Amino acid sequence: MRGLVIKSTGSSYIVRTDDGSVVECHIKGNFRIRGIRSTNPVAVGDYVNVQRDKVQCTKEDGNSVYWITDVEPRRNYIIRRSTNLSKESHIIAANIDQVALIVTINHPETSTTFIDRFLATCEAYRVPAVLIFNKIDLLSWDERTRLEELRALYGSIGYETIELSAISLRPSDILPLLAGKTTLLSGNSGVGKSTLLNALFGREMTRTGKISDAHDRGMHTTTFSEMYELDVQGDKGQGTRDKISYTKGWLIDTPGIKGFGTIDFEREEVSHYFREIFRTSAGCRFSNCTHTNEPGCAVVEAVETDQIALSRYESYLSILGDCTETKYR
Ligand SMILES: Nc1nc2c(ncn2[C@@H]2O[C@H](COP(=O)(O)OP(=O)(O)OP(=O)(O)O)[C@@H](O)[C@H]2O)c(=O)[nH]1
Ligand SMILES: [Mg+2]
Ligand SMILES: [Zn+2]
Repeated sequence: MRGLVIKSTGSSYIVRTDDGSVVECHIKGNFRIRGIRSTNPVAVGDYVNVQRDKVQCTKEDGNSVYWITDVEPRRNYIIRRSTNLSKESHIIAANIDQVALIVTINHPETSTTFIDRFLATCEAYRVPAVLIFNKIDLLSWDERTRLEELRALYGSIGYETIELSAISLRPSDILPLLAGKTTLLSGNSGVGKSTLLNALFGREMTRTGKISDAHDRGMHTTTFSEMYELDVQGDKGQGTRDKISYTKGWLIDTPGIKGFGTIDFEREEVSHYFREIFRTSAGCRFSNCTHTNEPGCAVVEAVETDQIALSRYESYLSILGDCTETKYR
């Protein structure tokens, strides 16, 4: 029987089968997928084949025992290393149409390194990414300026950005973005992924947590990835102009992540995942320029003349550093 993995708990998977039932499934210890080494061979968003155990038909709770026997080839996936130098990799989700990276200027502060590493991975795995700046209700004057700078920066590179406040969300601000798509919500802990999800559904689908007073960080409230089917009746908050309509799609809420270790990048290809660096590199003297200390490097020149943001260049160098560490150690 075919089904869609809608939740992974580490030890088991919740699968919605094509006939509409929802079953808990396990995988056998020796289950592997060719070509990908990851801590989780099956991820949320995967289409799988499940089989009921013929011998051990029912568990103590009366439910059947199901095994995942096969995973269908993935259209795409997003993968990260748990820490920058760790060898373990983790597939965050599979078969997605876009990533909405939720970022906050403050409470907690999302670093540009984190944003850029995430975006580079999206480029490498060819998944469109949108930046959602959340918690705009909390911004001081200076922070508002920072928000505008960052939106201008990422907008100029070619990324769509939106700003909102999940605690007073107008669904119309974001529903057009989500319609008909499977969207992965990701970002640091505490940026408001689950709050946004709940606001969109108009009820508490999943738990949210406080920001710690001591560290101004999230407390890792969401512990497992889960996929939710969106079926929202159109926006009524905008006066009478708006017609009632339905927005369908899927949203994947994920546990907040700290660092974002990129994976499997060759040194030469890192610049391909920074759109503006890649565009500019056409002007470098050497075709295999790494944009570090080669003469005639158009990228370094663009950084010096503020055509390329220093923060982006530093993120580029940090990923290049990872490649060196893992490949040439
Ligand atoms: N002021 C304000 N608070 C917000 C907003 N969005 C979320 N929060 C608060 O931020 C805290 C963390 O929100 P969560 O939705 O749990 O964050 P998360 O990204 O799901 O965090 P993890 O599950 O730990 O990854 C909660 O106290 C929310 O109420 C917002 O737009 N404005
Ligand atoms: Mg959460
Ligand atoms: Zn160069």
